[in-house]
Amino acid sequence: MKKTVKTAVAVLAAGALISLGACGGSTNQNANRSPSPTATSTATEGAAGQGTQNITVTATNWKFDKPEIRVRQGDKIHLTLQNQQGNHGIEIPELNVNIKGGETATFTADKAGTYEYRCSIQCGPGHNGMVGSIIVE
Ligand SMILES: [Cu+2]
Repeated sequence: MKKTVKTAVAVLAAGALISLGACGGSTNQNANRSPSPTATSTATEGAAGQGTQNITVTATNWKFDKPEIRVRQGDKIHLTLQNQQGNHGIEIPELNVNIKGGETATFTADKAGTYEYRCSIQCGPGHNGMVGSIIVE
């Protein structure tokens, strides 16, 4: 049996070489492809039921206390900004979010990806460093 397989491989290889030598026309590569095991979907667990997440970001001069926020795709997010020090805002243009201190934005994280959020109020020398990301997964 093993011998047969080896021979078959050799023949295939020779065939590949020949067809390469010819004009690289139609090779039958699909024959090689076994059905790939489908990835187990841990990412979609609980995706059926839409959840709600309340997230509060606290801002000081000049940083947000949550540089990275992870949420689940499909969840409804209530994002609140609390200014503990200074006057800051949060904007996420891609998600249509723009809030000031004490305000809450509500949006649905329906698209996976990483969204940058940043301070929307010119608050001083550290303003440009006030960024974070919301990761929808
Ligand atoms: Cu700012």
